[in-house]
Amino acid sequence: MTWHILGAGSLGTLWAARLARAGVPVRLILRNHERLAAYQAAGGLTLIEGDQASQYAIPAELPQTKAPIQRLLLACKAYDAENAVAELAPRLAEGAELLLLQNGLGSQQAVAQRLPGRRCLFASSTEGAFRQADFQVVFAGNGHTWLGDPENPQAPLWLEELQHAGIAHQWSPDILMRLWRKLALNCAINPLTVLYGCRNGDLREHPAEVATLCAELSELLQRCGQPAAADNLHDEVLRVIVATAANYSSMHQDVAQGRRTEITYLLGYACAAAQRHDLHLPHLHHLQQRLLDHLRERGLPLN
Ligand code: NAD
Ligand code: KPL
Repeated sequence: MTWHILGAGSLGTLWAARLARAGVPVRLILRNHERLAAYQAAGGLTLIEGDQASQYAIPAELPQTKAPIQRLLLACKAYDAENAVAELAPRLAEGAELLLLQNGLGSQQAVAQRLPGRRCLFASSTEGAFRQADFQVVFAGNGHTWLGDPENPQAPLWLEELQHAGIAHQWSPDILMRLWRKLALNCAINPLTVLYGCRNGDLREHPAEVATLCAELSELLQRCGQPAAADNLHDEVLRVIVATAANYSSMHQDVAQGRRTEITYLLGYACAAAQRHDLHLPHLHHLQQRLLDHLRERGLPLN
């Protein structure tokens, strides 16, 4: 079975290269003729691991290609997911499986809703990769990917292919709990690093603010029916701040490089959920306002 991979960015390349080198059939779906021509000129995807760079001449195609898709890895940003899938919907076979790599929450549900009769698996990943140049990606941090299907606890048989490709993963019967937990961690850390213009570790200088946010986020998780995701949240946030002390958070990197953030699917999703539940979380709400002001001042999208 061929893996179609939409998005030849950081994670898409990381997955495509590892699957291809394990002998799994892979095809990339690129945005348009211009991207396809640039890809062909580059001669393939390059994955850089340590001081070793390897190129993989993975075949690529456009979204409008006619051949049906049975298995799709959606490796774009959360804000691009719904449109990307809408374009591919006519090609997605009945019973097709999609693996959604997006961070945060909201985009996965929007995609799944558009695709009755297809199986949407959600993923939460701590792997790290970044683009060094077009079609050249650096594998920056070993991590782990949890996969699950909120509608069906049965793991698919193709997880063996991931094993074979050396993609560290685990089937998670409660993937929503994992995604909520990661969302809460990201909400407690990322916006503050943007507002203070600091590395994760520098948040140790703002202990009261971090603690208050964790208390509100825990309340939100409880109210959203995710008590396990709230378990010792503050302790884990402090642990992550120490473990990643020297790093800039992903949102900090996006803002520093003038890129659109995934705010709608992180803090925006949390604040919208609080509102839906009539939950008054003043610090979280204030954080969202401050972050939106910050983005506005820099001319960055607010969604
Ligand atoms: P990226 O921006 O590097 O790559 C996304 C790619 O998708 C881009 O090349 C873009 O051109 C392409 N794309 C978007 N819409 C498309 C369309 N309609 N057709 C074809 N291509 C399209 O993003 P990324 O860093 O790989 O992140 C993907 C998701 O994974 C995000 O939600 C991110 O938060 C999450 N994530 C990333 C990392 C990481 O280390 N990069 C780690 C964990 C989670
Ligand atoms: O996931 C992260 C990110 O930067 O997006 C961490 C390192 C956990 C900080 O929230």
